Amino acid sequence: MDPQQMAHTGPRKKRARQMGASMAATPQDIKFQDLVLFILEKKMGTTRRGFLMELARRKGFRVENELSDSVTHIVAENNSASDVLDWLQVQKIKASSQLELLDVSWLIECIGAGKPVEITGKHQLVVTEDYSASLSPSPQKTPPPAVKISQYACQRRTTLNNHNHIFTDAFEILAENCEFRENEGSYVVFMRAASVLKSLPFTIISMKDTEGIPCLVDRTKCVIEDIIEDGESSEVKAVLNDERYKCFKLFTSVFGVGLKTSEKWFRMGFKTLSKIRTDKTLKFTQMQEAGFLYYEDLVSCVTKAEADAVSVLVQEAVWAFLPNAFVTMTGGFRRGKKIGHDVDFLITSPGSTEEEEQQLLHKVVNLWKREGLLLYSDLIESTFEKLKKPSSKVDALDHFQKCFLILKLHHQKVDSGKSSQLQGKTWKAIRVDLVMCPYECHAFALLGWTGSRQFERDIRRYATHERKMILDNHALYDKTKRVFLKADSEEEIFAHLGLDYIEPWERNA
Ligand code: DCT
Ligand code: MG
Repeated sequence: MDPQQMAHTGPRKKRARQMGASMAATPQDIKFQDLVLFILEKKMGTTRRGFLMELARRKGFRVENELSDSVTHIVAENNSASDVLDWLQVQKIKASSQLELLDVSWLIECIGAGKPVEITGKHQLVVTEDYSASLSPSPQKTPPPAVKISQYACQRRTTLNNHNHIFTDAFEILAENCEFRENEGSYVVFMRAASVLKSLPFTIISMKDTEGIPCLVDRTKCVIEDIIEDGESSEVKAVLNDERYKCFKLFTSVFGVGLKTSEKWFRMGFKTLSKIRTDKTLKFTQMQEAGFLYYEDLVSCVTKAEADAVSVLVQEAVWAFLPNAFVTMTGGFRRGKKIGHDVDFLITSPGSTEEEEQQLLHKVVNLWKREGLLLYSDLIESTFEKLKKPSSKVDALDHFQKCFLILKLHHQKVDSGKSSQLQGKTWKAIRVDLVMCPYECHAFALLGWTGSRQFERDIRRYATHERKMILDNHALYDKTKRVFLKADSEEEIFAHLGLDYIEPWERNA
């Protein structure tokens, strides 16, 4: 076990608070100019106040450190309006009739919604006649998890509306670091934590909010606690500063470079891509050569508009040879993402012969070569054997014929030809994956290639542990009945598994 891992598992040491710097100084983009918020520290405490201020600022709210006449909304916790008015009097601030006195529940809802929510009676602090009543705490309105949250992502609806970015970003960095260190167990722990938080309809504000949420072990709870208390996780900070992490992150950003190559370059002491690129002793694969050649284009993500333009190219090319084929955009774009690192397509053609099926991708690639659109291609023939029992390996790649490509996408002609022509380059290199599957498996292939990775991992785990079935990209096998369960649509696969149907845009686990 390396020192880093020991730090993970060792007893948690309390550190001095490091809040100030990240909280107050950073100028954040203010989205809601008409609102000027002030959060009352009294009865709330410095730490929680700082945390809420940071969260609200991240969502584009203007939150003042000090109370002034420009403040329009005062947010308080466990205070009655009379308490707040008394306090204002001591501060020598006269409360105007426009000044809103609000319970913290309003702010928490705003943070969750990412915008100001309508103020209703339940949010407004009321002046109580009986002062003693004001001493009883106002109800904490953080929505409690009403229904039991499943440990499986395939039993949760996870849209792109993530209320817990601050935590899930941290977990994804920690998971990536484990991936770089080939520590599969810890990788899964962090990815499961990120995944479950992405499905929550509210933002976690205090440790109490984590009660009843599955997939959070002590190690991940510590990270959450750190972020709540200090605004950041020391563990994440250490990873971001770690040489190995930084190098692996950089090296694996090159198409064709995986963990093995990164490890080699790291051991050789390389720190930058320019040094690697120009080194005379290194040998690169064709994939890596292409990765370096189109590096800038490939690291700048693919937009939905570009993905749609690629989709037209793919459909035109496929239909030129097999007019009956179905072409479906899969991966992140099918889940509603607005950007991606590549564009994935599943192609299937009912009624075609095996020969026609096998030839299609070759023909498509040759067409693009003739048209000058092909920058790189790697065609992998199918290794599909009929009647083979599905693989029980969770992340096993499928046996379909597939093609990993880099295509030249010409910029769309813009009115009067201004923007795109500016730098002389009229195209962008785009990573495209094409998968060809036999029509009988298309529902399974579609489910498998839509992702997310965590969703796929969990639906297979669910099939194995809860249903004694084996699911992969080709088929669903019932081990008890010893039969393959046929399906023509994703809905049928969910039904076989006894799961409620989860739409593609709800699979962003
Ligand atoms: N997939 C999987 N397991 C893997 C790799 C991929 O289940 N080890 C599935 C899930 C998504 C799909 O294949 C496409 O993979 P990517 O393109 O890598 O993922 P993506 O969700 O499309 O993400 P991105 O936006 O980065 O392309
Ligand atoms: Mg993709």
